[in-house]
Amino acid sequence: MISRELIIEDRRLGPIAAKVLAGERLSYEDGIALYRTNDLLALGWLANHVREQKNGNVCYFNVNRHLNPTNVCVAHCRLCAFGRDPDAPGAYTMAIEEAVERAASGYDESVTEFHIVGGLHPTLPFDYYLDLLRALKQRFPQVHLKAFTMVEVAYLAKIAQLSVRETLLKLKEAGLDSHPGGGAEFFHPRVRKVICDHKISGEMWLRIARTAHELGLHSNATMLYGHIETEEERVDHLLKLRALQDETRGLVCFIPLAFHPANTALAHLPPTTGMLDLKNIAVSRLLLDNLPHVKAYWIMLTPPIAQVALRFGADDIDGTVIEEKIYHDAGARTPQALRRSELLRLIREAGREPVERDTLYRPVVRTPAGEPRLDTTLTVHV
Ligand code: V47
Repeated sequence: MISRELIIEDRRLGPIAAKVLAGERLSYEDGIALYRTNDLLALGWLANHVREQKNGNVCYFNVNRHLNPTNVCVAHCRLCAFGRDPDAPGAYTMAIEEAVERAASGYDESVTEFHIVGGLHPTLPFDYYLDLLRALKQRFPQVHLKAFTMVEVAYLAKIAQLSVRETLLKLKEAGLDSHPGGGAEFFHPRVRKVICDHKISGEMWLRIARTAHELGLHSNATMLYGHIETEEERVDHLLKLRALQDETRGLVCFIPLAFHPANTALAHLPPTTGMLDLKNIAVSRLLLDNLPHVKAYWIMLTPPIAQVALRFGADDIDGTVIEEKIYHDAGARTPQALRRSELLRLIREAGREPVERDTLYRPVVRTPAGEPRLDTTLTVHV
């Protein structure tokens, strides 16, 4: 028993709770104990305590649109149901104009962010990606372009025959504003070898993120859990991100991603459970003490679990999304989009105060015509 509100059934959590309440950094061993406990309510209480200290009662969301310019991919990751060979049924690559038209479609509230990721295409030139950014920036100058994972950046550097730094500088010049957190998957080589053996190593992902941060580009980070990984390997992943953040302060948000096995080469694995989903939200909130935000991505958690996650450490529920493909190719049964009003309802019913944000967590208000404006009266939590 630590305080009036916190009831601990698993005695091993006592010393960890004392550290959390004293604001002390948790160790590798603490992380393992947190993953091993079944005392979900004590774990959730502690994560919620940290979440409320960092972000009060606020739950952030944004009005965004996903854009996947191509699903053609040379990587053939076992974890993925999205990538296709160039001549496979369902393979597509958008011409630039088509991508811009797609970006403009499917919503009636102005978006503040395009989330852009795609396959590692065997023949598209580097200029395609630069032209895409330029065309989007020209047509939607006020929309933030959160584009290309560290895996894509490595691949673009290879096809451009440039260093990672030079590649990032060219992308930035063409309109890139920040990076999504994908491609991190699992840093541990044993796991990476099984789920995505042709991707860059975990070390390389971290090195590219470090370079991006040094150039002033913020990024998110993810961990794809719920397949073959051990608790030790999960803690290893989280502590590597914590060490990166100690160095650069360039990570904005962490998103634990639940593995969806359908239609992948790992389809024999069972999907994750609510217990594991909530544990990952809570443990990441507790271990990543230097990251401002933890996101409950409603697309992969489902809206009901995402709502509960707002009491287990998460302070963000992601956005309207509009057109999600990666999880839906892997059998997700959630909708492909939610309206702004539906996000507001989910958040309010969880007892949280919804705050629309831009990609860098600056609060956004809507004019009577629905246009987004930065709200300078609220505190910024980056
Ligand atoms: O990197 C691919 C994952 C990621 C599957 O930064 C799969 O705000 C589960 O990174 N089952 C892309 N996951 C999505 C992503 C993301 C999503 C939302 C917000 C942000 C952000 C980033 O999706 C990939 C990979 O880890 N993924 N296939 C699958 N079968």
